[in-house]
Amino acid sequence: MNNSSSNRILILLFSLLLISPLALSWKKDEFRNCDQTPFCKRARSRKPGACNLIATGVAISDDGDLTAKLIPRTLENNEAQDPPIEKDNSKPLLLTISVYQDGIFRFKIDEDPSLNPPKKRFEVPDVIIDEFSSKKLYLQRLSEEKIDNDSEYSSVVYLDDDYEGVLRHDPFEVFVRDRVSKKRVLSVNSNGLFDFEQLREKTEGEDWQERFRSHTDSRPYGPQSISFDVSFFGADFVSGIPEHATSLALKPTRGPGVEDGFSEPYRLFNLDVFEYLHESPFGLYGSIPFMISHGKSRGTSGFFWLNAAEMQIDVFGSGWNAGEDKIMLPVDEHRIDTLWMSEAGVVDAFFFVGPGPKDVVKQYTSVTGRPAMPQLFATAYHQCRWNYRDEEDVFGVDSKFDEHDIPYDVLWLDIEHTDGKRYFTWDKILFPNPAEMQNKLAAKGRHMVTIVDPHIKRDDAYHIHKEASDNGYYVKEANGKDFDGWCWPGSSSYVDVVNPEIRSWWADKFSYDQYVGSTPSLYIWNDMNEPSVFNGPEVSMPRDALHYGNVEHRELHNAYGYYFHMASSNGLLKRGNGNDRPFVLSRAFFPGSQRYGAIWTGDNTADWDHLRVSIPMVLTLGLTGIIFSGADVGGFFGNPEPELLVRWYQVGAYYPFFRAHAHQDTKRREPWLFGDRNTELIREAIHTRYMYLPYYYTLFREANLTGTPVLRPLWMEFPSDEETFSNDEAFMVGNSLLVQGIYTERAKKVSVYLPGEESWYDARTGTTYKGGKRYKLDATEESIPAFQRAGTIIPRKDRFRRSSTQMENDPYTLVITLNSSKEAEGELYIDDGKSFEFQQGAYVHRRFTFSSGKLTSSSLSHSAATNTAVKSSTVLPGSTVERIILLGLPSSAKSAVVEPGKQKVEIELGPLTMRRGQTHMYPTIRKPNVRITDDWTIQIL
Ligand code: NBV
Repeated sequence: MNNSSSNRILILLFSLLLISPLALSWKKDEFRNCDQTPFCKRARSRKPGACNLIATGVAISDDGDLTAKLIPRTLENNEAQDPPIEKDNSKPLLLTISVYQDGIFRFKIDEDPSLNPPKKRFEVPDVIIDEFSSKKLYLQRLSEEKIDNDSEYSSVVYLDDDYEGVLRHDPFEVFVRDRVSKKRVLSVNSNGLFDFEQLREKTEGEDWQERFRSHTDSRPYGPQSISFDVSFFGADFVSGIPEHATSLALKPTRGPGVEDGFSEPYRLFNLDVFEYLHESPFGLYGSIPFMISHGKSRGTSGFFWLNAAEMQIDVFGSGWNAGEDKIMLPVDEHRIDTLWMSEAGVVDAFFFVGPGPKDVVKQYTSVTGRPAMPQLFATAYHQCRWNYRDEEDVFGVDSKFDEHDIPYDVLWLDIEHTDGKRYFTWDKILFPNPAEMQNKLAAKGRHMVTIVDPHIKRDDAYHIHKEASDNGYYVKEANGKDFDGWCWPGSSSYVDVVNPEIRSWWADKFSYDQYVGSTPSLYIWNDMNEPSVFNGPEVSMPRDALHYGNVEHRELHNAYGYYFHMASSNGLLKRGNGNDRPFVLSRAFFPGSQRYGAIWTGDNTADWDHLRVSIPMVLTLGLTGIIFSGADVGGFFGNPEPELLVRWYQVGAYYPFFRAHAHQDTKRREPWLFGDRNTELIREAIHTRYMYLPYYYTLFREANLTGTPVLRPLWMEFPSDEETFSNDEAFMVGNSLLVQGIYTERAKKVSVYLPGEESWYDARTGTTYKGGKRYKLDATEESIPAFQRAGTIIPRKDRFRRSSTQMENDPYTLVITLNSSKEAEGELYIDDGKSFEFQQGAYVHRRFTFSSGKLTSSSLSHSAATNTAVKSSTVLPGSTVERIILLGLPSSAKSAVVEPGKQKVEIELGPLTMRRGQTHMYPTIRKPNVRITDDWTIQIL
């Protein structure tokens, strides 16, 4: 049998395995649990107070940092060792504390390089943005103080006017506290669980290898894990640390109140998990070691540990430490304790003091970067399937959208479009004219996306493989040979994108002359970049594989997909000469991924539970910087009943990233395949998204400037309303729209909680509801409940076209919902939707306010010049306002005057949306004849 036919048989076997009914469930045994992961087991078995380190030699360095050495207490005092010093962990560790503007406190702990450790431990580069270092405050002095009746002094540093940082010397503890009340906000090692396994020489007879199933990890550097406890004070719940399919408020994994299935720590280890469960602490495709806590009494705070090795995180239920005698803080203090454990790396950690939810995401994204501003088309609807078979299929689907009057912006091609899973190539029979195909779609303002995965087919006739192997661009096995694993193309190697030179080479592959058949309307999808290796340990790469700089895969596993995403995004940037915003969807992610594109939640299942969990998953991603995300609409595995599919469209239309996708073995499920009524319902859901595109785009810009997510938990807008804390079935789109999903079959009623003191207006009917109450509403087939908050103004575009591109010059509708003081405000951001010229000021940012019966449109741009830049360009030649709908305006109002021009306009009664069958009518100003880019006022008479 020749090589290629044996490959084919193996691929067939793999595929059969993947699709057989037996395989249709999560294979728990393929993955390690904490007990099978020695570093996790060791860390979890430590007792509170086990850490015997103290801080000595505290000083301010020339760099303006606080530095200290951490040494075992017994070394200093020469006492009996209790608990005993672990093997060779007697060498001092170096602690560095730095303070940055805007309430950011950073501490690093590493081995002392002057003591010649066997190897330099890995610190993740390329995540912290350059601008962050310019925010550093240079510490000049430090005060000393006795803490909690200590006999020794501790060191206190300035953080900002409201908070200060404290290094407690003995016992060693680092915390941030309120300057006035002296209450702790965030702390590390308050429970004495800190442990740092220092690198050392192997002793005679010691076996460092670890075995899991048929795999052996050689572990040439031995134990090197780090673990410590972090406490969040005044917290009612903690959230964050994606990616897990679970609730937004994280459930405890230790102590009292641990639910069934939650006794494992939350795992952060990027994995390709087949048929993942909808409710589990198990780690999925991406990892962000950033946790947010929130509580009514203290507000919000955040903790981030920049470390790319496998991490496991326990959330302790309150009372977990009852009966422990060595704890340093009172058991009943209102706080949440957590335990963080990592296999390797260093401590490079950040405290964010908030105090509001938006402050914390701002602080976190000032370290890891603000989310990229997407192109407008990318915020619209995407149609995907594994696979659109050939060009005819593509054209057929494309024209059916037009026939059924359903807009869409992007058609996607999965792995089967390639020549034998060789990325950057086309199957010549199925896709003989790829450029022509893209151009045809582009003529309707539509785009295409093709998949590019990191596994490269080991085939000498494939130019990418040839270049990569000739240049030594692959990740290596521990023995120095190219790593060779199984993936879609059969025997494959993986580009070592950790190396900047290799990333640059990879980026060049996206140029039009190298990616033959690609055109400017083609964008990219990165899958399998955890990386997924079918025959590797836990379906991934061996931990002892080697990357650039002799870094072991274990040290950077969680960042591999991030680097691949970065390289692909940079490729599109290069291709467009730096002036076409890239669009790259990635499955794996890490802190900073928000700078490179969108993320989706991977291979979910077509069932109601997966629809439900998609909301906490997307909300969690948003809280941790990844504001552009969504789940496969319809569910990837399985065939959704039409009702589920419709409900999924209704929820998915609000995901920041809105894409339908399905496994190749599922039945076709394009929107027109389930009868007229269902087509109509899906059309309506997609139309809703297109109608709100101006609002979404404005929110993407807000995220780009501040890190505030597009989709927000209710508590982000109503932080002191406890009723919102455990609500992750409803969500806010920006600050103005509240949406409640329907997650059950044949629902007759739906329960909705509307927070705050102001009222809410049903976004379809205009019916008002008082805030601060829960309602049981009739569940309608047409839509899921959505409400516009009183006091807001939402910009819309109500005319339906084939794609967002074709709506560019369409007029706007402003929907104004007046609050109890008869006031409202809102914003609209516009740019060319495509280039980076907005960074040079080519944008329009308007602010609308309604007060004392007058609507005012003014510029939010920083300088008049910015406005002129856009006005004088051809970007927005004819955009006007075509309708202003005023909900909450007394019916006595009959006319208004527009300035400048003193033009009198009538106030008529009109429908709230363009949907058929609207019976409720509301005060509407039709054709006020004002341009969206101008300053104007409209006074109600
Ligand atoms: O490329 C095929 C699929 C893709 O459709 C899906 O979205 C990815 O998450 N891919 C995974 C590989 C195979 C999954 C069984």
